[in-house]
Amino acid sequence: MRYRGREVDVEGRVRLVMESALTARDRVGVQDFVLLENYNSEAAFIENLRRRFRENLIYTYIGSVLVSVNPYKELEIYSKQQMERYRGVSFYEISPHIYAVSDNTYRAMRTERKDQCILISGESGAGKTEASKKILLYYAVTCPANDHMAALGDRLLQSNPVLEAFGNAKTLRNDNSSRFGKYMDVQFDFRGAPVGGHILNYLLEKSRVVHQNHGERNFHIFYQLLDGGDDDLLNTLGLDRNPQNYNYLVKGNCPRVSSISDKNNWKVVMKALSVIGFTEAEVQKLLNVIASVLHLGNAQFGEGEEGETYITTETQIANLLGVDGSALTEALTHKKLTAKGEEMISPLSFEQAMSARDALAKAVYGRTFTWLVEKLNQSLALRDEIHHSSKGGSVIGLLDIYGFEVLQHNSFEQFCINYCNEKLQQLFIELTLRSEQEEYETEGIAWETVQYFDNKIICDLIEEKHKGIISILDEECLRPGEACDISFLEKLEDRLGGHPHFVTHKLANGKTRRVMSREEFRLLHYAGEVNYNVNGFLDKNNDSLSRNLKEVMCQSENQILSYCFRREEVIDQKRSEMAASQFKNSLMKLMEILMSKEPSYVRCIKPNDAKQPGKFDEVLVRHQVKYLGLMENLRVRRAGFAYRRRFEAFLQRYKPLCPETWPNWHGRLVDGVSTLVNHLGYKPEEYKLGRSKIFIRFPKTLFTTEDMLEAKRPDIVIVIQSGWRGM
Ligand code: AOV
Ligand code: MG
Repeated sequence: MRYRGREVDVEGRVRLVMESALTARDRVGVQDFVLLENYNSEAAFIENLRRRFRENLIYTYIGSVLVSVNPYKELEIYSKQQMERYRGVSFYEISPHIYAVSDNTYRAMRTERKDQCILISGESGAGKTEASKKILLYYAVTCPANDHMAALGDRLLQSNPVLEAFGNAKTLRNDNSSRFGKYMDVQFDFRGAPVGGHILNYLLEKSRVVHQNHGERNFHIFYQLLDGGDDDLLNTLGLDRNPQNYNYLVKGNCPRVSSISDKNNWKVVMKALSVIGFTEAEVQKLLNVIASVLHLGNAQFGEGEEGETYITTETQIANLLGVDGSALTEALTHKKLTAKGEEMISPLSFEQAMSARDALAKAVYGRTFTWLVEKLNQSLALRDEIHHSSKGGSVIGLLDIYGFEVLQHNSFEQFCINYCNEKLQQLFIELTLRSEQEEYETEGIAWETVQYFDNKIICDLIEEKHKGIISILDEECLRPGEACDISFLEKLEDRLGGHPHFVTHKLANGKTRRVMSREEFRLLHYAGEVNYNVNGFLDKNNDSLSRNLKEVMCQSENQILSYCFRREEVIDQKRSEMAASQFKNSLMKLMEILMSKEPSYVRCIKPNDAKQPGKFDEVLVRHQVKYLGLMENLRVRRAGFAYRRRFEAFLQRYKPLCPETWPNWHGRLVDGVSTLVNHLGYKPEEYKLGRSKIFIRFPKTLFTTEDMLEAKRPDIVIVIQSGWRGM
């Protein structure tokens, strides 16, 4: 480190400028955005992200919120040694990391005895799932083990490859895109050892089972089975290795993905299933189901002379599904109606039969996925024998959902996915604002409000009772025969036309907007505009399987399927909740769960659309910074005070700078801090002392103090600009 000269800062103070501090800050930016001098400037914000990204420093804080930029390459920052570095170390004393968030959350749970949750958000491909896996790994490796549940950590970790095999797929946005939402609770006992886990899954994108857009794939498991399964297995399942031979796998024309080894992943998944405790027989039944879906897609339908539809079902399908062959054929080609108490059977048209078949494939796959999650939950469940020791323990919840997505063609699935992201953004807004306000309140410090764009208006547009899009969709689904996708769109226009976030081709003056098709409505989401094509909305919301097929399926000899298709469902003729409403209600419950916990945030940013390392697409990044509300987040953080730290931590760090506090302060902490800052020359407007923390208004104040510390104790790690160290 070289002395470079003197600098007069804005407060007129002269200070020494040390080269290493300066160059480091210039090169790697600041590790916490609140330390940005020009915190109102979006350009400065982006520049800071870019500098850090260039140096492979993908993590930066906004106060306690972690911003993460997907590096699209393996970084050497996730080793066990790195985990050790972060254990028990406070946020501000070490470079930002997902492990720091994990550790802080864990310690907050332990010390405050309060349930925590970590909410990970960002658009498709931004790195949410990777982040959630790193957090889980951190806990599995660093937490003490419970004697009774020593292997729990393993089972927790192994649940991921299984869920990903069945619930993730290659999309245009992400080679390993989550096609379901996941909320996982990790339960800890009073000693802080993980003792149980529970997964809640949200709306799997089932339509992918029967159709994929160009360049996309079906769920990974199909390709894994074909590539990795041994010859004997494939023989018994009647499958050959080429994915292109299966109708349900060829639509995207993308059998292989360079970044994915289906063969290796197959091994990983099979191993995981056994670690989790699946028996061989269960695995066999699971694979029968997977194979049956592939065979279903290949079933040949023909049209007879009388217009009736027949199916050349190989007995294989019925065998794999464990059902009677002729009953299945009958159910795939006929419908049963009850008129005036009498049952009538009428043949399905070719189209109808095809869609009955697709509905069956989707139902079989979707329900099997739910079964899988239940099995995982059984394996992760808190064991009775340790129930007593877990009393007084707490929970950390991890939320990893499907990210916001805009495709060329957006349908019901994107509508649900993007709605889910709106809800999460809403929670972020409520909680960051609220918690910030609360902190000033509990510490007894006056503060001023910062304006946010509140996306509640969009959530309401979608979910409001009787008025929202989902209600209108349900209404239309309850008018079978009369309603159709277009009548749904017309109703939306009628009721929602003029809403500031809703647009269709119709203009208020009766003219039409030429850029939009007559089958679309546009929502102005917090994260951008999306055009949704209403085609298929009613069907997908209805999500119905004919009674015929249900009857056949509930007699299956495959225990997975007989578990998934219950007889009661056939007997009970009551309409079950429709897909979007069900999703809405499950999200409401999720919000309640999350609100009851102390949240931490990870905001993931996608640096480019090409999935490439080293590429920082400024336009793309700026857009995300905007809609994630990061600038407002920063402003709120800065509106009051840029920086805060508990008295003991502050004193501990800076006490060498004052003879009265060095080496030890024996009085009250608040007096020690007061003595220290007086000695340092802090002006009254620069800081405030709360009940347990010191709040510092300008980052510069802290920079100066840090520089002094470094000048005095060159051996001490520079805190503020230490991002580059050891990473
Ligand atoms: P997502 O979960 O946010 O998208 P992922 O976590 O699946 O995104 O990340 C996408 C890909 O980016 C991964 O498969 C990795 O190749 C890469 N990646 C992400 N984070 C890291 C990291 N920290 N280090 C190295 N590579 C990373 V979606 O589920 O589509 O919304 O629905
Ligand atoms: Mg994901």
